[in-house]
Amino acid sequence: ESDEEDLKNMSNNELIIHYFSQMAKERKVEGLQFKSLSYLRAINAIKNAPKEIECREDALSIPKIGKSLADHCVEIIETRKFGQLKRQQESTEAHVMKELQKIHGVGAVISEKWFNHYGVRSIPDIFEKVPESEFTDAIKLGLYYYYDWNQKIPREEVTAHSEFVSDVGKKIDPKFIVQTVGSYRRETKTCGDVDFFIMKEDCNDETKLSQFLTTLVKELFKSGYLKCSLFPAHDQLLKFLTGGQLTDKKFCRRVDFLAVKWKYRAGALIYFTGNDILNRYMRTLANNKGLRLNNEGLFKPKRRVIDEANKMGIRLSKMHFKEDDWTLVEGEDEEKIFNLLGLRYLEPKDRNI
Ligand code: DCP
Ligand code: MG
Ligand code: MN
Repeated sequence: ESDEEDLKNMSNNELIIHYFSQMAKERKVEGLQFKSLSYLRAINAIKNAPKEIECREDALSIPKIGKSLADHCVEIIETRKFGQLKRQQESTEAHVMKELQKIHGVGAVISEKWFNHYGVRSIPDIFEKVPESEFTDAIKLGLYYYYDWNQKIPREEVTAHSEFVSDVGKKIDPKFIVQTVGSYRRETKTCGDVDFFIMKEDCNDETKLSQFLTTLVKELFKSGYLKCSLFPAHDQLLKFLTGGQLTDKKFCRRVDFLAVKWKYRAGALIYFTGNDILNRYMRTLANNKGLRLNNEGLFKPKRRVIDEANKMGIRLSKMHFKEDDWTLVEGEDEEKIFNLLGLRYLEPKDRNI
């Protein structure tokens, strides 16, 4: 890679070749081999040209350089820059980062590091360029299931998952409710994963909830439905991220479980139904009212938090959330939470904003 100092010292032809070869690489990354080829042909012709390109006519006199490549040559000679390459590089970066982030376990920070630090430009590149120590267990599974987990799940298949999992749950303890939430509850035609919500009437006992989820997960592994674990095991298992596959289906799907206390079911249900944009919006509304909405419910501050926030001169919403500093206002009724935030109740199907 040349730095700016090198670029300054290049002759016109060298600079054009430099930019054109970069452009060819960018195009190839995007799978536009034929476009990359026209740049490579032009580079070859310029290398064989008898003299420096000084103007448009000079460029056009070279074989393989047509009108648009000649325009690029003029731009490069006059400005020492190549705008289209810059735009292309930026869009390639956005494109590659997006592809990398389709791997479960890879977010903005990791994809940025892989792109800039290891020069990753494609999925196969990962295996050549990224040292194995960078792969967490979740990323390894994300790579293994890269194809499966990026397929949209037809709604009917999510229904089949729901029936299968809740049948297993009923055999363990029929008093536990296993409800399918996320995009499925919002009635979308396809889902990215399957989200299960677990609760039991009047049960606020974390140990009981965690025992049920542990047994459920164990049974689902035994039946061959569950394939892996994406979330480190805890003593109190209230959340489990995994992959599940029905025996008559082609793909392993991403499956999430969340077990919640009865008194927090509405807060949790709103959170886990989403969508994420609505969640962010509702949390902002709560903050603006001096309240707090999280995945348990709507809370109001106790006197001493208000005093402390005032003393520290920071907004209430920026205060670290300690449970006994806040009083639960509403956790059991979704409609009440909407209304307390000044919103009319939205049916799940209307929460796709
Ligand atoms: N959620 C959120 N913020 C996140 C992730 C999730 O608020 N960063 C909430 C809102 C989501 C819900 O959890 O609706 C379930 O998360 P999913 O990632 O499973 O998203 P969806 O079920 O909404 O969509 P998809 O069909 O892609 O799974
Ligand atoms: Mg989902
Ligand atoms: Mn999910």
